[in-house]
Amino acid sequence: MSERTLVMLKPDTVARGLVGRVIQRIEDRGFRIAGLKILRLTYEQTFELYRIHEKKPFFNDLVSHITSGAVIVIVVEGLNAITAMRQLAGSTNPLEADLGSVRGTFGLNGTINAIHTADGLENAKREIGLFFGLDEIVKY
Ligand code: 3AN
Repeated sequence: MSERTLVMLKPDTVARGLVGRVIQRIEDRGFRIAGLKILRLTYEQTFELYRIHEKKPFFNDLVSHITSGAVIVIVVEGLNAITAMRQLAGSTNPLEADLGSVRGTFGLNGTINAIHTADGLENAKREIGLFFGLDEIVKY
């Protein structure tokens, strides 16, 4: 089933000049880019994105990394995009991620791990809505 998901290239990916290489992997996997923006997230936007993790011990480090520089938010579209993008991203901890995954290749640690991808249908819809209006998503 064709799905849309929200992918974010984290500040480490932008700062290290890896944007093109990570997007290449997304396109190589057969997905289309239906929306794309470069943004500097505020604390409030970051909190909204990650609000389910508010009580977690890593929350402060997470917010501080995500607000440290520019990010790229992307609406990724294609067959089983939500599950397939999770697989392409790899495990949260790059040491546990498959070597062929984005995090296994580019991740530095559990916080500085290159990419975010929505973890299910509801969150994909919610997260796309945080960054994109309906008129900002291309229909193929
Ligand atoms: P994922 O992005 O792999 O779905 P989540 O949703 O559990 O991971 O966590 C959201 C983000 O919080 C992760 N991308 C990562 O940056 C950070 N995070 C999660 N677990 C840890 C951890 N144990 N240590 C440090 N940061 C973490």
